[in-house]
Amino acid sequence: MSSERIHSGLVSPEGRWWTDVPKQEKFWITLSFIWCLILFAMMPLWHIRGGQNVSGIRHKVDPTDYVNRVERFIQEYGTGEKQGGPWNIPVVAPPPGAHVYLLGRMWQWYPVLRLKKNTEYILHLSSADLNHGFSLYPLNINFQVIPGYDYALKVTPNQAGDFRIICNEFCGIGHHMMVGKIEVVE
Ligand SMILES: [Cu+2]
Repeated sequence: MSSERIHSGLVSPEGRWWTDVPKQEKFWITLSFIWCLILFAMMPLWHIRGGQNVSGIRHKVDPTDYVNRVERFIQEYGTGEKQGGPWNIPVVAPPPGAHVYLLGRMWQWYPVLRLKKNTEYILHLSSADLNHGFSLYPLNINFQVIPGYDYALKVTPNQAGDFRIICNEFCGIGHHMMVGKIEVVE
């Protein structure tokens, strides 16, 4: 009868896929599973031992409030200097331990920060408009900068010199010009 050939949940279809898993397949499943566990364990390990996957302090913030906070930060600790380039950007030298506010927006990192070596700061990152990517060169430290979220990190610069912040999240026509600066002084 032709009705016997119709597959349903009640009648097992013919074939061999429900037969025992071959040895070879078992071996690869086991190997992949072990590898998954290793990668899973690496996440906390990178956090503890590798200095990566930094845990930050996060809260919601209205983008306008954040922009105002950055302006207040500049008024408080700005050194009045300006850097060249397509925009004039204030330079801010906050005191040790201060809350440092950095804003990402189309298409600049604002302001330029002047920090002291071996001094701890709390660095706040947020965006005024859309997603940007904070990428610190040449160290290659990366964070997502998201409008509406204030992401704060405890940072202690341990090298003096000029560091560039580039945007690694495409944010429009001026994305490639979005270069900021952190100066670390002795
Ligand atoms: Cu950007």
